[in-house]
Amino acid sequence: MILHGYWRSGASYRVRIALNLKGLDYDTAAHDLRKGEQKTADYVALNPQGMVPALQDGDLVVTQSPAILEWLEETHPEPALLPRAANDRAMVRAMAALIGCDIHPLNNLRVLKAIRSTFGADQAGVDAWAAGWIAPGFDALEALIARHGAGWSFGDAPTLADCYLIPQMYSARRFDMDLSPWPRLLEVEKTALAHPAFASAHPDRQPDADA
Ligand SMILES: N[C@@H](CCC(=O)N[C@@H](CS)C(=O)NCC(=O)O)C(=O)O
Repeated sequence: MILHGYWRSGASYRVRIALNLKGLDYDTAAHDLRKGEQKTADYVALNPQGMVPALQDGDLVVTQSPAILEWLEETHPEPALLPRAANDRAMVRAMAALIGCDIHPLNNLRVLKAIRSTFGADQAGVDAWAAGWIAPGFDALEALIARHGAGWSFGDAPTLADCYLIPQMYSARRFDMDLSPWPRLLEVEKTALAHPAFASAHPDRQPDADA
C-alpha cells in the first residue's frame, strides 16, 4: 500500500496511526502542501479533490480519511478499532465525527488561507479562529471521555476515536492552544504517545518532516 500524505496533515496522521495499529506495511508518497504538490496533475488524476490523504492499494485508490479508516477496518479487521456492540460502535463513530466533521474542516489549510485572504487575518487571528472551533469540540470530548473512556477515549483499548483525537491535539498545539482545560484528553494523549503505533505515526517521525 502507498499512503499519499504530508507529515503535518492531521487527516494523514489518522491513517498512519490506524495502519500502524493494524501492523500493516506501507510506503509513503509525500506531497508538500506548502508547495501545492497536492494540486499537481499527476496527483489530481489519482485524487480529483487534490487533498491528502489517499491510500493506494494496487488499482484501488481510497480518498477521505473516514473512508480509508473504515476500509482498513473492513479489510483488516484485527485488531479491531471499533468495539463489537453496535451501540458502542456508534459512540466511537460519534467521537470521530465530532472531530472529523465539526472541528478539522474549519481549520484545514484551504480554510485558513481563505480567512487570511478574504478577511486579512494575521497569525493571531488565525489562531483565535482555530481555537474558537477546537475548544467547544474538546469540551464535548472531555465529557464523552468521562462517560466512556477507561484509559483511552472509549474503553481500555485504542479505537478510531483515538486515531482522530491525537492528531487534533497536535494541531491544537500548532495554533498555540493551552490544553490544560482538558485533563482527560491529555491523559489519553499521554497513553497514546507512549504506544509504538502512535509514536511512529507522529509527524516529526515522518520521512518528509522538516529537519
Ligand atoms: N475530509 C478530508 C480532509 C482532508 C484534508 O483536509 N486534507 C488537508 C490536509 S489535513 C489537505 O490536503 N489540504 C490541502 C488543501 O487544502 O489544499 C479527510 O478526512 O481526508
